[in-house]
This record gives sequence, C-alpha cells and structure tokens, in this order.
Amino acid sequence: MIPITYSSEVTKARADGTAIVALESTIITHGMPFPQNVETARLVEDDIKANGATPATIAVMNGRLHIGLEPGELDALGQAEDVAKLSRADIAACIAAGKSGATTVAATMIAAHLAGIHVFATGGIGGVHQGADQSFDISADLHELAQTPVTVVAAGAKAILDLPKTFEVLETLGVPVIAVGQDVIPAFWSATSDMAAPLRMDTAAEIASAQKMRSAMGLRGGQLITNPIPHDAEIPAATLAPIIAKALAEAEAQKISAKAVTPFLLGRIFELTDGRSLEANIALVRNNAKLAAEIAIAMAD
Ligand code: PSU
Ligand code: MN
Repeated sequence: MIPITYSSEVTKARADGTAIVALESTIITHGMPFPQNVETARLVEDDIKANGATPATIAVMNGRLHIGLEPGELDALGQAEDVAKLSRADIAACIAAGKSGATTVAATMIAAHLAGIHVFATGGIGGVHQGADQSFDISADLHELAQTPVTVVAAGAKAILDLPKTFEVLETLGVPVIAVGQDVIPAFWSATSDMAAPLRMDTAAEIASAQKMRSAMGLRGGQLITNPIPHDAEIPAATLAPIIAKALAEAEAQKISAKAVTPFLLGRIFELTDGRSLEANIALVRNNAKLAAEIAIAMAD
C-alpha cells in the first residue's frame, strides 16, 4: 500500500472528475530562494485555478506521498532546509523510511501517474549537462518522459544544459518534443533558439489528442511540451551566454557534482543577473501553468 494523502481540493476534483494539473516541489526547495519560492508556488496554483483546473503540488512529507498541499504545508516546505531532492531512484526509499523530500520532474511524473493525473507544469526539465561526455550527468527526467504517460509543460530544458544533446537524447528515447506556436524549441529564459522543433502544435486540444493517441497505440511515455516564455519577460540568449559560462566554470572549479549541479547553477545565475533570471523563471512557470490547465481540461473532455 502506498501511503498517499490528497489535499482537500484535489480530493474534490477527483470526486467530480474535473481537470487536475500536477506541480513539482523541487522548483520550490532547490530552484528558487525563499520567499519568492513560496510566493511563486502560490501564484502558479492560482493561475491553474483561474484557468479552470485544480492544482496538485506534489511532495513527500513524513513518509506520505502528498498529491496537493494545504497552504500551511506549502509554506513549511518552502522554508525547510536540507530537503532531499527526489527522483525515480530514491522516491520509494524516502517514503519507506518515513522521510520527507521534494519531487523533481521525474518523481513528480511518477506520482502524478499513480494519482491518475495526466498533465504536469514546471519551469524547465533536466537534461544532458555540459561536459556530460566526462561526467555522464544526464537527468533522469529524460528517461521518465520515455516511460511515464504524463504530458509535461515546460519552457524547454534549462539553458544551463547542453541543449542540442538533450534534444538528441529525447529523440532517441522516442519522446515527442512539441513546440507551442513557433517552429523552434524555446531555451528556458529565452523564447527562441536555433534548434528546429520536431513537432509544432498551436492548441491545447491538439496536444491532448496527441497524448490520447499515444496511449491508444500502446506507446509508452509522455510528451514534452516546450512553451516559450512570453517575449516581454525573456532574457536574450546572447545576454545569458557569458553568465552561464561563468557559472559553469565556477561549478567545475568547486567540483560541484550530481544533484547539486542544477541548484548551484540556478543560484549563481540568479546572483549574476541581479535577480533577473528569477523574474523570467517565475514568468515562464506561470505561463506553463496556464497552458497545462487548458490541456488538462481538453483531456478531461
Ligand atoms: N524547473 C525550474 N527550476 C528547477 C527545476 C525545474 O524552473 O529547479 C528542477 C526540476 O525538479 C528538475 C530538476 O527535475 O530541476 C533537474 O535536476 P537535475 O538536473 O539534477 O536532474
Ligand atoms: Mn544529474
């Protein structure tokens, strides 16, 4: 038996059969500083409600898998220190041991699928890190997309990564990468890139029916929806390039490795951009939440 706790709102949405959008918690604990992390988590939940769906922020708390957090739980998570960052490899061990942890994209997909939720909104997925030819650091998010049937709405993969290699791996794994409203893949803080989008869809209905067809055909896995950051909130890639390079060089010099790499880089880029990267990150997550609500409603039809 999996110890699952549904929030009161999610319990009601499940009973009514209305649309639910999953949200991850690593972005709260490891992706943004307090208090903006909690403020953003709340805004994103409100965005989903304003667009007619119910938010389900997912986390492990004291050995229970929470699908939807009550307001006090969200506050506590946002201020907790040394929270574990859970992926496919360690979510079961954390629950079995009665501990707490935040879920990454991979772990959130697993939990969403267990709860019968088909759509999940986040900022940017993990992927192939720069220097992966030496470090072999490739996020478990990519393999999860290949095996768990959840549509993930993101602004692409985080631009700290080796983006061309990340999208090559997704193609190899058979993951549909769908750009929304444009012909190129967005690059997280930047709306565009020079990478051609493998697929383009312009409406939530198309995205929902593509996922349904995958399931009907017995094709495993989800879809990655790459939704560009609104143009007025983006940071041009050329502005970011030297900043990302500096943060990567520091990570290497300080021998930052494994799960610490992504939080370190996001934190340094926040400092080096005087907070502008966080503003952009908040804008893109909110934009993704809105689209995810539309897709969840289209799927529920
Ligand atoms: N999106 C954001 N900020 C984040 C993340 C996503 O805007 O911090 C998190 C997600 O939980 C994702 C993780 O799964 O970063 C990737 O971590 P890694 O590179 O260690 O796999
Ligand atoms: Mn990694």
